[in-house]
Amino acid sequence: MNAHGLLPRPSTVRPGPGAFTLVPETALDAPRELASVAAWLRATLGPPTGCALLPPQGPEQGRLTLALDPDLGAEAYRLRVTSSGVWITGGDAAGVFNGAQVFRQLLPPAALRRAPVAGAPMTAPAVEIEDRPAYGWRGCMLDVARHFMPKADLLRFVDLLALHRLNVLHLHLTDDQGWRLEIAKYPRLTSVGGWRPASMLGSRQHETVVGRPHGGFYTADDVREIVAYAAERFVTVVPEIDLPGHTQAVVAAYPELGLRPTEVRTGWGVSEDILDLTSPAALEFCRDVLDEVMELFPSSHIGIGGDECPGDPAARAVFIGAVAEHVAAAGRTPYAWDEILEGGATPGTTVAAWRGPKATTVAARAGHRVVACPDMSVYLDYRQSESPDEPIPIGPPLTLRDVHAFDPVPADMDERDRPLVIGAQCNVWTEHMEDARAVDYMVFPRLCAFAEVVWAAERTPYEEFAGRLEVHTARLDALGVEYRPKEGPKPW
Ligand code: TNX
Repeated sequence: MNAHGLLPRPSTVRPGPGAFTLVPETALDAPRELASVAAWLRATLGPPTGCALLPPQGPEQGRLTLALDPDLGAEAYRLRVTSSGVWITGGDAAGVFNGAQVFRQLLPPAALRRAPVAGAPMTAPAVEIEDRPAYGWRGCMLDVARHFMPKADLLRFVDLLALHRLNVLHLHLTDDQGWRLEIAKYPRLTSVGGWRPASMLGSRQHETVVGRPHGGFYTADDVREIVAYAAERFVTVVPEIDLPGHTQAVVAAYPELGLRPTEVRTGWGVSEDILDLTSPAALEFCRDVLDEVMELFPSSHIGIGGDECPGDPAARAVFIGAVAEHVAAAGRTPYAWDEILEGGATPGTTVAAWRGPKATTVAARAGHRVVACPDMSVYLDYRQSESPDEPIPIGPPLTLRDVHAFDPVPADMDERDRPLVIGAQCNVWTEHMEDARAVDYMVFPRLCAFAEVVWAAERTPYEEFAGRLEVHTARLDALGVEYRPKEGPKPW
């Protein structure tokens, strides 16, 4: 049995006799503390099923029952479907939400649409599921700097993460090619730094010339909305302001903070036009920006970048150290790429280890908590096969099978360091993804394999996963996700 094509795979799935069918009278019973999960479920399942899922009116009415049982633990849940009802019990509200996501997957794919389609009765097979996540940080980094992702698309992306029981959206908000967050104290960051002209000549990684001017940014209210929307889906938005490298757009807006005047970058690669690492004004700027960022984003972790910074390594270490301390002084946890280790990172900094599994080992050895994201395993900007028909053939191929084979904990890691690996994230750098369609193609279905890796403690053979994915792709179809077909690149 393929566990009903559930993805990621729950810890235990025991089939029972019979099935439960949602009908217009089906009720939804939830205690007060779960009102927001109930509202989400009603709003999500109501339209495609034609069931209002109102609170029960009488004892004999068929119903879904949401409940809490703290003994289950954080994010864990038990889901029981019988012919007489559905019970979703979570260790906490996030656990109930996870169970509700799995219940959605037990229904026919049409249950994931936004309006009813003819035919499909809304029946879920009887089953008893007990489930908990392997890791607490199950993330995806999305680069909205190289190509801006409009708010509506970002909200849809949050829904797709939540469907796969991922719980962190790391937003890479700034880079050489664009600044995407409104900062009240520095309006030119978005009025100037948020836009770039129509030249991509000089592109390092491939020869295509992208001829379109590009730009966009999120206002403070957009961010409040995105953060709240994600929180309702138990997804934490972790912002990243990439410092002190990757700051050419800042210098374009405020030349006095840089080494020389410049423009918003129109090529990819690593820029030499960055903040002046010796300038007190540049450091003051970073502190001011992060103060506004921390006001907008309630996440425990605040991304400060730290990657690929040219110039004097000692000056860089001092600068990023001061930035990390500012974040820590505000009671938050600095979150930085593994280059931060080169100067001896501020204790308490969580490290995003991207330069191979070795970076994960080194970061943990130095006593840091680590989010594993080695490029050769989880960089979803790398092409999906050797085929010349892949949209932009950059990077080495990173197949679905490669992602499925990923283990956040490197094989040679010391037993005592393992608890420092708090999870993993896949990274979606968007130099070559101009819009949500292009992101869909690169992210799916590899994100499904990634979700399996960070959720399921017990790994099953690739073929077993692939069988479930086959069922799952019908759900992606219902949602309108333009994943890469397993047969190969789309016939563009
Ligand atoms: C390296 S990974 C970068 C990004 C690029 C990416 C392309 C990291 C921290 N920095 O600036 O977009 O490679 O794969």
